[in-house]
Amino acid sequence: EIKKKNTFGIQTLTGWLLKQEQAGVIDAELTIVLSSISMACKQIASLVQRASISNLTGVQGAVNVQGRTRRSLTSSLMSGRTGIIASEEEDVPVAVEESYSGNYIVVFDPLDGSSNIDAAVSTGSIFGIYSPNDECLADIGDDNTLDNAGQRCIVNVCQPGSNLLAAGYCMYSSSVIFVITIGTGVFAFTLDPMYGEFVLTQQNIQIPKAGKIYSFNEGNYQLWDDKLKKYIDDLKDPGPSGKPYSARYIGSLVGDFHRTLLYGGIYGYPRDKKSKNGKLRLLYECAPMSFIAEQAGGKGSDGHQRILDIQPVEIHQRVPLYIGSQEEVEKLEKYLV
Ligand code: AHM
Ligand code: MG
Repeated sequence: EIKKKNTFGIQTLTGWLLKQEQAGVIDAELTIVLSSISMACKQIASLVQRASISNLTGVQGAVNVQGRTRRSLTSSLMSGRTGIIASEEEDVPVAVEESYSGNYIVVFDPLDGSSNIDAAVSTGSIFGIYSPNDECLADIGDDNTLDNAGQRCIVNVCQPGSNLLAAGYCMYSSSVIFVITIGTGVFAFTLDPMYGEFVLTQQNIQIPKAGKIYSFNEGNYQLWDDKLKKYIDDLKDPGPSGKPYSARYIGSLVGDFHRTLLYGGIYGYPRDKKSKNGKLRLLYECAPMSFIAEQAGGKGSDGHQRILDIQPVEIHQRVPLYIGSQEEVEKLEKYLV
């Protein structure tokens, strides 16, 4: 009998995507979009890795890494089959030319946490994929505008995160890790630098139900409201066990989220006196991450409601984000009532 599994038990991302397509979980077009994104992430990984060397030779500065990552992701998506691309780096969503256009809407943050780059600390790319929505498409007529390059732009990404078909991120760290969900659990692939392929390293990741790690920028403490201050104060109380929570904060959502996914705990970016809705963007950051968190058995909340239920009213909308282990997010929500 011929064994179906290959000898080394190695599953590449490409192989995994094809398997999902064969099983009917995703269609051929979505397979192409996802594989284009993973290709772009490989390019970004090499840009990020060489950032300070490029700086040295003066050919392109680290400041350019941001622009180049955006171009990598955008051009990969265009040669894939993506109808509309909305990115943290664009003022308005860009409609890909008719001849390239496919059926999907991709939202992405090409290089999140880019302030970490000069110190070679973790960064990441985040993406989410929607189907076009009839109601949103009805807006096209009114909201057609031209961007600086004269491209046709459409303000039509108006769907809540609960409509996401797929979401994921790529973390550029000591390893390059690609995490994805297509609504059937969360899978992680590690870039094998020897073969240049993403290899399946974790299947059906489940975030621990609780975890004693909190990840907030406490420098903003004085700007927070009293309920949140009380929550944070209580986490630091050693209590009968004698062990308070541990603080961990990279300042890179992808890195802080990835640790939370694996070790449990909570990541938060609250609203404060200066930023009414916090800092993070609903479309490119909070919704995709919340979809992944839920697929791993965790939660994503704005402190009062599920992030995935929030109906976006504008492309660059910000919302407070609390995300991670189910019990930790629920505990925080109780303080904010
Ligand atoms: P960016 O999109 O400008 O990179 O900002 C997003 C980043 C997140 O990765 C991170 O969680 C947060 O900003 C950190 O912000 P702060 O420096 O205010 O703590
Ligand atoms: Mg960002």
